[in-house]
Formats: sequence, C-alpha cells, structure tokens
Amino acid sequence: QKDPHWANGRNTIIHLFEWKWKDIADECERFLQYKGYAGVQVSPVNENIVVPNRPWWERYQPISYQLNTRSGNEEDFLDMTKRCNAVGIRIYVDVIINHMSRESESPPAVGTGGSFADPGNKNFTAVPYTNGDFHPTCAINDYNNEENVRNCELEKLKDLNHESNYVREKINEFLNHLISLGVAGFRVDAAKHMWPKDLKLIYGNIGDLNTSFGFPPNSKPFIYQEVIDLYGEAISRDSYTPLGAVTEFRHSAEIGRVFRGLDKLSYLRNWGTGWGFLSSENSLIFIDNHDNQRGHGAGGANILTYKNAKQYKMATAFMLAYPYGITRIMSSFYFDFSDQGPPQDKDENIVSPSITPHGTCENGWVCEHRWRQIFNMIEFKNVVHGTGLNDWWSNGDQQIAFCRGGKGFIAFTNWGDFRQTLQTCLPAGIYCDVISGHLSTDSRSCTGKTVYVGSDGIALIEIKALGEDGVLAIHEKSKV
Ligand code: ARE
Ligand code: CA
Repeated sequence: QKDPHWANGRNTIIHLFEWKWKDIADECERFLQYKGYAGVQVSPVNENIVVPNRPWWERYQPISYQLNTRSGNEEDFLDMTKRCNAVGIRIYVDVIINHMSRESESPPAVGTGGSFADPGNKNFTAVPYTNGDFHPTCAINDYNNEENVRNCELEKLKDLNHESNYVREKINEFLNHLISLGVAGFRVDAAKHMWPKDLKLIYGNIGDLNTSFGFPPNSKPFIYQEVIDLYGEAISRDSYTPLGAVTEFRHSAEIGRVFRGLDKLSYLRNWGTGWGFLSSENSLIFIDNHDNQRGHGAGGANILTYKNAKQYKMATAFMLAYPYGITRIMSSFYFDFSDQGPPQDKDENIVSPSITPHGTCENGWVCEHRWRQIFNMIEFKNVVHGTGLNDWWSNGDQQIAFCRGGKGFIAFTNWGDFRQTLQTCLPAGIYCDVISGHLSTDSRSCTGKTVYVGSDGIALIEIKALGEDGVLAIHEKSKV
C-alpha cells in the first residue's frame, strides 16, 4: 500500500546507500530527527555473494535471506530500527526477491555471511533453493516481450519462479521477519521482472507492521516498486500502481534535462502529471538513484548527481518545493568509476563516515543530506505541508517563482541575474533565505541573505546568476 507511515511533520526519505546499520542509527539520533527527515532507505540486508574488488552491485546478488552483510548483522539491524523509530525515523528495506546471484566469476560462490552456494546449478543451500525453484535459464533481451522480461535472467542473475508456493513462502518468511524487526516498508528491486499477480500474492501475505515500533494497529507496509518505464516497452508502470507506489524515472530524467538548461524553467508550471508522470500518491520521485548516478539503470546523460553540485541543489530545491510525489534524497559515496564500491579499509570492511565540525562528512562519504541547501529545503517542505501552489511567476524563460499557500516562497534563476519585486504571500517582516544561510541561533539575524517583505507581501528578490546557488527560499519559520 502507499502510506509511508511518516511521523507528523516529516516528509522525505533519505537513501543512505551502503551505510552500516550502526552509522544509520547514529545518524537518526544525531541529525535526521532534528532536520525533519521522515525515513531511511537502507541497502539490501540479505546475505550477498562476495565479488572480487567488492563492486557496490555485489549486494544485488543474494546468496541467502540471512541478515549478514558488510553493513552489519541482525543484531545491528534491530538496534538500528529500534533507535531510528524511537526518534520518528522509519526504515525501508531494499529487498531483492526477483532473483539470486549469478554463477560466480571466481568459484566457489561464498556469501557475506559465510554461506556457500552453487549458483551455476541454481543451488542455494542456505535458503534452501534448488533448480526447481527457478525459471529455465534464458537471457532478458527483449523489453517488448513481457514473458522474456519476467521469466528470463536479468544480467545472468538466477530468476526465481514465483508461481511456486514454496518460493513465495520463503520470500514471505524473509519479508515478515523484517516486519518483526520493525521496518515500515520495502523498495521492491526489479519489480518489472516479476508478474503483478505473483507480487499481489506476496504483498498480501505480509503481516501488519510491528506496533512495538510505534506503528498504529493494522498498519500495512509501505511498498514502492522499482519499475523503470521511460515509454516504449511492453511493460508499463501502470501494471504495478494497483499494488503500491512506483519509482518515477521520468521525473529523474526530465528534472535533470531542465536544470541543465535544456528546457525552460517556465515549463515547470504544470510539473507532475502534466509532464506525463504518475499521479502524486503513486509516484516515488528523486533527482538520481544509486543506478543512474553512475550510468546503470536508466535516465541517460542528463541525470544530475553530487558531481553537478549547483544544478543538483537547484533541482532538489524544486523537487522539495513543488507539491508533487513522494520525495527521496540520494546520499552517496564519492566514486571515480562506475563499479567502485563503498569506502573500505584494508580488510574490505566498510568505513564509517566521520562528521566534521561543520556538520559535513569525510572518509569518502558525500552526505548530500547534510548539505545546508538540501536539509533546509526538507524543513521548507515540512513547513508548507498541506498547502497548494499559488502566485506562480516566470519571465517566460529561465526565471520562475511561486508561493506555497501563505507559508513559503521560492525563486529560481537558471540564466541571468534575478531581480524582481514579487508577491511572496508571506506576512510583512524580515525573512532569512534558507538556501544561502539560515536564521541565527538568537533568531535576531540571518547568516545568509535577508529578504524584507512589505505589508502587502511584496519583496525585492535578488539572485546573482553567478552566485553559489541559483535559488532563494523563505518561509514562515525563517522569519526574524
Ligand atoms: C552486474 C554486472 C553485470 C553482470 C551481473 C551479474 O554489472 O555485467 O552480468 O552483475 O554478475 C545492479 C547493477 C548491475 C549488476 C547487478 C547484479 O546495476 O550492473 O549486474 O546489480 O550485481 C534493468 C532492471 C532494473 C535494474 C537495472 C540495473 O529493469 O530493475 O537494470 N535495477 C535494479 C537495481 C540495480 C541492480 C538490479 C536491479 C539487479 O537498482 O542496482 O543491478 O538486482 C532500460 C530498461 C530497464 C533496465 C535498464 C538497464 O532502461 O527499461 O528496465 O533496468 O534498461 O538495463
Ligand atoms: Ca523474474
């Protein structure tokens, strides 16, 4: 189902890609709760095959459903769900139920929990799964043939046969175990490669969320399904929206194109379904994800990542300010090449992020979620919750501005200095721009730009084209 079970006043998921469970628990307590984040998407929790040089994608090759990965064990995982839920942060697990690993390029296949398997013969003793639990081997090579896409192997990964009651039972055992450990829902990996009728049976056999983690009785897990649908294939995302929300890759592809200046900002007036995206309650949206930030998956060359910092922050600010979709922020590790795995020590243990006195991360972690421009927009989205979009303004090209009810105002320039006297829809007063800074701790001044709003809500808005950020945002809580 489609309710993410967010604590009130919270509204965005952060994908702490490849983080360890202990570090996520710390981050919930020391940062995420204070910045109004709603939940964390964690990397796959199931035991995965060990691939030489530890590419990040080894974690998408299951060996078993035991909770033993480089992020930690079951005890670490439970500690994380307890500590994060205790401060109002939900946990969503990236679950891989379409397939198991491929035959190892360096046999024997060993898992991160020490389990052995013989993927070439479809024998996964630690589950157990044997040959009869899989589809016959064939390669996915025709996205215009839905049987091929569902019943053949994605990237040689052994493809489970969900028509088998036994396979569905093993998967439900895994998912219900995670529910007992306090998770709020699942990102369903490779959902396009499974039949909706089978997923419906599997989702229907997931129990209610565990009330001892603060969920109301009879709460169902939030389901969001990875279905890449950029038009032109036999399989449509519409086959999956009756079952749960769906990742809207068109949002990621288009927002990158627009904020790279390949389209006019003024066209964003009807963002969302006007651009052919899913309806808001069905639509899990993001700027980039762990695949397309490094050329995997879909979205092409226009995807914005931390490497295009100024445009990335502007696109993120727009995504969080515009009233559409279920928003997710990517939090990455620095990478130079596509297969590069997370920061690790000489023993191939993932290293923890270290937090600088400025609140940013070191040790190879980008921590986009700790960028001021991003976490301040998380608060903006919280403050304007429940309002619509009004008082849209544009210069017909690369400059736009709009209000959210009478609670927030934001302006963007993707070309040329922005200097306009506009309606901010806010009560008269002095406001701090939350992009260039924030309200000082004594609430008497602004650390960045100051905006003077007159009694009629009118203010002079200025954004230098060559300034650090091409966006300015004020809201009722950034008032001096
Ligand atoms: C890796 C190697 C392969 C190797 C394989 C087996 O890259 O060369 O054959 O291992 O050893 C991730 C990586 C893959 C990796 C895999 C397993 O991206 O490269 O393979 O892990 O280690 C399709 C699927 C979509 C999928 C993308 C990547 O539809 O579901 O491909 N995304 C999810 C995850 C990925 C993960 C997997 C699935 C597998 O997000 O991180 O793969 O669990 C069009 C189609 C899309 C298609 C896209 C790319 O856009 O519309 O449906 O996405 O092309 O093929
Ligand atoms: Ca399949």
